[in-house]
Amino acid sequence: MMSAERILLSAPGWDSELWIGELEKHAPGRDIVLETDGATDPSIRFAVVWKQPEGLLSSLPNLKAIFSLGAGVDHIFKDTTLPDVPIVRIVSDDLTARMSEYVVWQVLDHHRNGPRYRRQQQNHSWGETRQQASADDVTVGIMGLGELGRDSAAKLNVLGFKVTGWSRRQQDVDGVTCFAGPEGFGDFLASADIFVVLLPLTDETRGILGLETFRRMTRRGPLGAPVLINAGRGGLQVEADIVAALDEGLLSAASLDVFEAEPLGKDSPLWEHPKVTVTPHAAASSNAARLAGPIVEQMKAYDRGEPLANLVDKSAGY
Ligand code: NDP
Ligand code: OXD
Repeated sequence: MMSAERILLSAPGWDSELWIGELEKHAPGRDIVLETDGATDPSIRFAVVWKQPEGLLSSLPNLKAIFSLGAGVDHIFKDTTLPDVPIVRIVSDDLTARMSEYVVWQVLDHHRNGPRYRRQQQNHSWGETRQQASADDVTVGIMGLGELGRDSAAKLNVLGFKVTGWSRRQQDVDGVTCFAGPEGFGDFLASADIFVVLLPLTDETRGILGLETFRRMTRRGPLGAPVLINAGRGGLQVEADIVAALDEGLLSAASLDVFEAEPLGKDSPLWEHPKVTVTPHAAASSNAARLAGPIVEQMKAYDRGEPLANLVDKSAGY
């Protein structure tokens, strides 16, 4: 008899034991199996994945749904053989709060001259910035007004920053001047001093953070040239263009959490660049204790015949 109680976990490089333990807590009686044991198993109906190997999911004959271990799903779409089943992504207050912490941290760091004071400290040099702009002199432009972008916008508003935002479809968000689509992109780029990127990586957004975009950003604000903060995906950015833009003064600084190739190569000029802050794709990590329960709840809802939430729009790619 076929067991109906197996869940595939495929997250190479992650702490599988931790995730298995947390998933098992919420799914008593269901075996959580790794791809090394589970591929082609007809008793697997659900797969929980982060950067799964190519072809793995299409080898499961009874797969009903794929659960991404992240909010982004570009890692799943890399597999060109995906089976035609729903894809569920992470939407979680915990992940959202973590991302907004990162965004507020980086925005405040640039707004309050953090990089400059750290350099001064290294040189034992004392130099107060007397002409500190007020938060309400500064506009933060958020690229991507989704789950993460909207929460960051609300928290930046509370601190007094003006906020603008850009999305694919026109959005209406309290406290945010909203722009949309290619037709709204130029006005959006002219609207802000600090750009926070929370876009998904899709065919439309790949490479959007390049020289052509940076040249269209305004340079009239209190920071001189704009600051770029990218916590979306590395594939959105052209790293050679970021370095060129910083060196030419098109950008004044960059905080990058994501990279074209991860881990960032040891010889990347970004590590040493005086205007770049690097974090290791850590803006909002997926927390097993917080996320395993909601993932399993969705499987149970599916089994009760209820619709899945947080579904990916496959035609849009996010
Ligand atoms: P959502 O799907 O909720 O929001 C995506 C936003 O991007 C939407 O506003 C969408 O527009 C907009 N967008 C998509 N395509 C385009 C386009 N072509 N032009 C303009 N706007 C576009 O995603 P989340 O907010 O949950 O997550 C965003 C991304 O953050 C993830 O895809 C992931 O890559 C990244 N991430 C990074 C983490 C990290 O640790 N660094 C952690 C978690 C997520 P519309 O509103 O019209 O749909
Ligand atoms: C995500 C991520 O997509 O961690 O959630 O990058």
